Amino acid sequence: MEEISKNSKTSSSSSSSSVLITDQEEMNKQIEELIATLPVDSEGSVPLYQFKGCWYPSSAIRGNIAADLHFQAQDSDILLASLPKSGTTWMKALIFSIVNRNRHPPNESPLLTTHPQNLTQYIEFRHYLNGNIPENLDQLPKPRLFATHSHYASLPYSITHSSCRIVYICRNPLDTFVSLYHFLRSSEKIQQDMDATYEKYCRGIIHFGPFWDNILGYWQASLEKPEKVLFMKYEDLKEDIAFEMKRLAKFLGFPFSVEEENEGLVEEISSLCSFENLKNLEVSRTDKPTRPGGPPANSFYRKGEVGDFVNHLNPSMVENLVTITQEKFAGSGLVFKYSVDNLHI
Ligand code: PAP
Repeated sequence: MEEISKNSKTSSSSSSSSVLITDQEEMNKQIEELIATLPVDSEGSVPLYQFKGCWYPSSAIRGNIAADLHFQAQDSDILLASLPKSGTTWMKALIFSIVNRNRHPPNESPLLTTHPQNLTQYIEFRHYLNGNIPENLDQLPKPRLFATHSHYASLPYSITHSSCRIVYICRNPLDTFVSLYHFLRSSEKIQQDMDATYEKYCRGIIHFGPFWDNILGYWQASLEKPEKVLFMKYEDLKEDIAFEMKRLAKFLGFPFSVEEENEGLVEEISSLCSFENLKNLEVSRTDKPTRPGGPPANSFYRKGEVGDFVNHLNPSMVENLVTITQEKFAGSGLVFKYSVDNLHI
């Protein structure tokens, strides 16, 4: 890969296969030049920028562009991708515990004292926050664990073109919306009411939306490259956590041995990462932010249920969103589960 330093010239304003920016000043310049060209939605309390088809909140756009211009994936990396409020915290806990189980058995897990959001950090919100080039990525323990809310089509080139693995966690759009609304209200203190937020969600102009493009990008990639992208559903984890954990561990290259299964390790890890356990840990109960300027630690745990949307959306909101979902996902083969009784729509 070619590296671009301070005085080099490049016409690239987004990632390519052969250009890396390693100078912070040059990075800042490229970011600001690019941002000035992006479509912006300023209707909500937080401006959203559209980059490569994905709507980024202002807190993530610089980080995303910087990663796009700098991040170098390693083949052993694991990337957890998701729409916000799809079960990312849960998956962060599970993946960390599975791949580190020899280093950290469940009863001595760092999860007992560290928030899952701090054990696997977002590329755009953390490692490249505000467009800063991180210095310590090579020192992260292997396999390096990363998370992102970006679309598949807007991932840094080296992620899609290396052998690193991607796990996508998907949740039905109705529960995801309700969870997102509560999260935005509690963490970013948005002024918009549910109707206004719902309307934007349905139009796709919402954090890391449109939701259909976010989900479909990874869904298609998982069909085309099943060895690279594992597509998981929140509702499936709720239904059969042991089965899903074994599928996940195998995909990640850390399958559970017969001995481990017989010793009850799968159950031990699933209990450690359960909603009830994580939510009640001291590290989760605080309203201190998980990162400077970030959301409070306790805002990542609310109800943790399937089908909670019925308590918040009126029937016409439900019908409308289900119709949009059916239209957008028609022919994809992807179905969503909206209740624990397996109602598929
Ligand atoms: P993020 O995108 O900001 O990282 P994310 O973890 O994806 O958030 O979503 C939070 C949702 O997952 C919350 O859903 P709710 O609002 O419907 O309750 C949260 O309660 C739920 N959640 C967090 N941890 C767990 C867990 N261990 N098991 C099940 N659900 C969980």
